[in-house]
Amino acid sequence: MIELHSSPTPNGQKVMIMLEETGLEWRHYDINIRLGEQFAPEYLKLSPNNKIPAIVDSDGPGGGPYTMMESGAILWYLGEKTGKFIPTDARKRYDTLQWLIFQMAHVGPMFGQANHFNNYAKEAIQYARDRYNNESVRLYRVLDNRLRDSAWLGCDEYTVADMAVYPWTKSHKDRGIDRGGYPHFMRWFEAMEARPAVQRNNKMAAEIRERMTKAAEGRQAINLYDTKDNAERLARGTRS
Ligand SMILES: N[C@@H](CCC(=O)N[C@@H](CS)C(=O)NCC(=O)O)C(=O)O
Repeated sequence: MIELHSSPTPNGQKVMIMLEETGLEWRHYDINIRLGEQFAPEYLKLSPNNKIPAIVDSDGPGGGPYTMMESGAILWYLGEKTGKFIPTDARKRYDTLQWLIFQMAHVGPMFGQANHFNNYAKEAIQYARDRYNNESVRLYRVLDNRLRDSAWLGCDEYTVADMAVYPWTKSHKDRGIDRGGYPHFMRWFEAMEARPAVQRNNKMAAEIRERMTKAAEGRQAINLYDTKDNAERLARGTRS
């Protein structure tokens, strides 16, 4: 049984897709990051960097529970555990690892910064907006180029790299990414959305979001973007 302690953001959804694709038995434990639940001492034991997602596998390596943070590592772990969605051929496996790390190092952080400076920063800083918006569009070009040469992102098989990138690209239309300029990306995106596991993820993500919004009614939200406050919350949550 896999416990997924998370929220249905792109980083949470990539693990949900993998769990659905592999058919592992799993359960979602809601962690509302807007309420600061990632700073609770019990959660920090699972995820020392106070981020979602984290998992607990009741049947970890060598037997007994095993806890993990970092969505890319979790995808790789679940792939190795089940023998699914990580190619056995060495070249394809390393290609897949490259594109998984590309998502973790570029797509996630850059799209995240663009979202922050476009929608949440205290001041409208044009330099920062341009920097991260231009970088995000450049990354769509990298994806389109890769998908011109390869059926799937990692290799010619559907892998964890595809699952990692897909949730981050759901809002591509807002960036003007379409079939005209990015035909290979769009072909891939449509293939992703045709997968039953991805469709189940999208439905579940909406349901979990609604459940979490209801549970948060009348409760005080934290300022997720106040980094000083975050550091203090982490210190309080980990005080021995
Ligand atoms: N590299 C991490 C990033 C995780 C991450 O940034 N999670 C965000 C939500 S998508 C979070 O938990 N934010 C809460 C916080 O910063 O306090 C991963 O891929 O697991």
